[in-house]
Amino acid sequence: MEEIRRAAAAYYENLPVANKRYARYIFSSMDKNGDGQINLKEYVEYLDKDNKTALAHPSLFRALDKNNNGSLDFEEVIVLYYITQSGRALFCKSCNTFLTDVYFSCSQCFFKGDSVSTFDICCDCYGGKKFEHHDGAIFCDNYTLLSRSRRLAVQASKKVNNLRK
Ligand SMILES: [Ca+2]
Ligand SMILES: [Ca+2]
Ligand SMILES: [Zn+2]
Ligand SMILES: [Zn+2]
Repeated sequence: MEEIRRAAAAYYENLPVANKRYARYIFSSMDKNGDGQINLKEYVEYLDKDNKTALAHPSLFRALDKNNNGSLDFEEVIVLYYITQSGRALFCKSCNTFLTDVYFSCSQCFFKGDSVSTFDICCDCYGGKKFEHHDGAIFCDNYTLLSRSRRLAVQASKKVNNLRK
């Protein structure tokens, strides 16, 4: 989670003023009782009405609550904002916890262009073999998949350039 937090802070620093204002606006609309903190009830209510039900999972709330005081301050909510804006809202297909920095993904499902979603699982479920998936699935961690897809993209663009010559 620490890496996502740092990414979120960097992301926020580079946001245009209007988007920063929007992040503040989201925070205050979540904070129903106006005490400057988002408790679990306010959190779930806000995300449920927004139909972002997977995000309303308490495991994400606990992961966001960096100092473990049972509520989220603005800095902690920025991470939620980043997760929703960047599409980084990934949950373990097996136990439904929020996937933090490192997780495993089925490479076949990942590279299949027409597949609806990727099959991602947390380290615990992968290590403990607590998941069901198709036969012969090859799992890679997310960093490995990222560098592989870059390699594929580079190869593809080389091919296109060769055709043009
Ligand atoms: Ca509050
Ligand atoms: Ca907190
Ligand atoms: Zn899991
Ligand atoms: Zn798969």
